[in-house]
Amino acid sequence: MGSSRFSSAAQGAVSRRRLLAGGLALSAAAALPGCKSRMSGLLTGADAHPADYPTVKAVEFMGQYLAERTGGRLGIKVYAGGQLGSETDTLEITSFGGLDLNRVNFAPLNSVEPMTLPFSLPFVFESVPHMRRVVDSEVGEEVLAAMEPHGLIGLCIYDSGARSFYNTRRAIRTPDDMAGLKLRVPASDLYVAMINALGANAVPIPFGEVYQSLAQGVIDGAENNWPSFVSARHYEVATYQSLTEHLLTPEALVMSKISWDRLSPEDQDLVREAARLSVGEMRRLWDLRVTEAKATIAASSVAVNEVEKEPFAALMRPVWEQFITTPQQKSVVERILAMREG
Ligand code: GTR
Repeated sequence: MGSSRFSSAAQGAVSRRRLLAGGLALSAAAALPGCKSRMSGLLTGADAHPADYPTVKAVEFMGQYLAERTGGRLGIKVYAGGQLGSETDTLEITSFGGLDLNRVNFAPLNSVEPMTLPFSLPFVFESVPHMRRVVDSEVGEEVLAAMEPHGLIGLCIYDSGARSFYNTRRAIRTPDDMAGLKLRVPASDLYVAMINALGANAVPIPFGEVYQSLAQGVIDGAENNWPSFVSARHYEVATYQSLTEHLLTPEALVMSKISWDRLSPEDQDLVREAARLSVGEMRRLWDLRVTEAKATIAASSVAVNEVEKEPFAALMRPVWEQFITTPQQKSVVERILAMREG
């Protein structure tokens, strides 16, 4: 099951082995032949973020909705804080049916499904409203649907704001300032190519290890949105934040196709409806969180600088060409660009 694009099974933590054995997913025993609509239980989900983060809250909102609509027959339990492993690991586990739901950034999906690459292109989205317009359109639906052959049902797309660079060394104002910096990236070849094209050195590290790597000087910096910069406490160590806003890559909520197939068609509709409704709740919480995070940074010792984006964007052309190769990907990129205002 799952795709050959996934590496061999995630190793390590006992909890992850339990997951691979199907220990946390909606029980197969509940799905007796002919009894699909009576399926009951808690859908399990994983998230790299802490329990109070907007993505976790949005999936819990979805769970409450499911519980209300089914009289408690269905619900969701989110394992937050990355306790079940990196996003790459939990995605693999989800595709095998060891977890029902997984909220991830598009970055770890890049190596799973090439149709996720257009959303991860640097400077492809001009603003948050532009990104929302795109993901709310048929383009969002197409990209979500492309995950199914990999054992993943794309349920909805959440915000992730704009990612900017931060580091322990110096303010970044032009691409020249990036020369030689060791910058952490998520597990995505596109991110590696982006950093290298800017003249820095990309170091792929799971999100949960970034704080320690910064503190120990293993890396000089990283890049992320305002809420993650604050909640992961990276700002305590990396005190130069440069507003490149190079990525507005969104996030995805996916469901294991194995778990999905155990639901009755009515429950599948309900899960889709709950996911759709959770997007509005997520955006509300997200916007509040961005404001809060900016206030935290303003009151901290972080030096924030604005950046002229054009010189950075100009260096991204080869990256676009390297990763956008199929007619389907090109069509998505064209439609994204056509939805710009400017
Ligand atoms: C966050 C995102 C996470 C994860 C993390 C990272 O903004 O919400 O899903 O991708 O960035 O940089 O790994």
